[in-house]
Amino acid sequence: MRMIDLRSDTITQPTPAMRRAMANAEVGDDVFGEDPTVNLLEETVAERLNKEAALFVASGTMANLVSQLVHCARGDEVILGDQSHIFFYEQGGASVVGGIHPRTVTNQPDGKIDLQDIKTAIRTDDIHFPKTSLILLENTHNRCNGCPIDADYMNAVGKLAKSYGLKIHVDGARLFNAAIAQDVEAHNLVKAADSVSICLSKGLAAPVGSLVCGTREFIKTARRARKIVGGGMRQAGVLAAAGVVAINEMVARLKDDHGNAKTLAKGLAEIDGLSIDPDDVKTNILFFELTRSDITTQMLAEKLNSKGIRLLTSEPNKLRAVTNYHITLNDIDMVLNVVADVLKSL
Ligand code: TLP
Repeated sequence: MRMIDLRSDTITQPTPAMRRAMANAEVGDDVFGEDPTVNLLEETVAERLNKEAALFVASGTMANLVSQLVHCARGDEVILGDQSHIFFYEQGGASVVGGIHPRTVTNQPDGKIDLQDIKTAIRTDDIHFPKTSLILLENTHNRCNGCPIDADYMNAVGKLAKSYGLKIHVDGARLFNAAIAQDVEAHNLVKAADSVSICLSKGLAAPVGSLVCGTREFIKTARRARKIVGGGMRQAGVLAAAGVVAINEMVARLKDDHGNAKTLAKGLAEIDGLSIDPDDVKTNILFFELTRSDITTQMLAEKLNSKGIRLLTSEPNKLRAVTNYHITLNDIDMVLNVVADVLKSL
């Protein structure tokens, strides 16, 4: 039975073009800066995001950690959304490794943080307080329905940060989804960012890797931070080769994932026992609620799994579906039929 896997866009397999590029990649020792394919990927992504330089790292988590380690000293405080991936899903790595203190503020349903809330959270110079150094934003915002965040808001936070002498890091694991959803170039969304991370191994379907971008000076220190967390890779060009294909060939097609997610949301909204507002779905991530109290989301997910459909459960009473490169419109039809049948049978 072929599984229709909507658990995440991280489950994607490399494309045939990626596998060919990986097999033929020219490689060298990247810790010596001698891997031509890694260098090409770093230059390509830096240029695409209009930043001076970029660094290839193993994962989105490593990209966010390395960035925080560069921007913050031990005991510094970062302001971040209470629904952010960095706060929720990265094991508090910045605290564990960097002694960095998190100050969470409310994420609005659209993934933004109210500017006034950011302002209020910025510490004054007082011997009792940690020192605020960094604001973290996420675009698209995973836990806020994959919401894309607009350039005006990003620039407004940038202006605020500058006026207080703070830095901004953008967790742009799905920055290209945000750009495609708003029909803008990705670099327009990160003008105000001192650093930005993007992931190759989510919607873009590469097997491994993320990049951190920023000034040449920032990247020089980030390279040291990557080494201390064990992220110095050697002939990493075999991985970077897939990344080059991801950046050059896989961005424009993200609109198909967004269209499929919208179709899925509209269909789910029609099914008894489920609740979702299709207008909330703007990229490839959607959350829908189980409104029946006689069954649990776990029961529904398990039953769907036995019928070949994989979803993730999410608190409270929600399920998450993420469309991706392997999901077709036919799959969406199939999912809608199976979900309706399963809910009738439970
Ligand atoms: N997100 C994964 C899970 O960790 C939840 C997913 O399936 O969505 N930033 C954002 C916004 C992310 O969504 C993720 C991964 C990361 C960072 C971390 O990336 P990796 O998994 O490469 O460390």
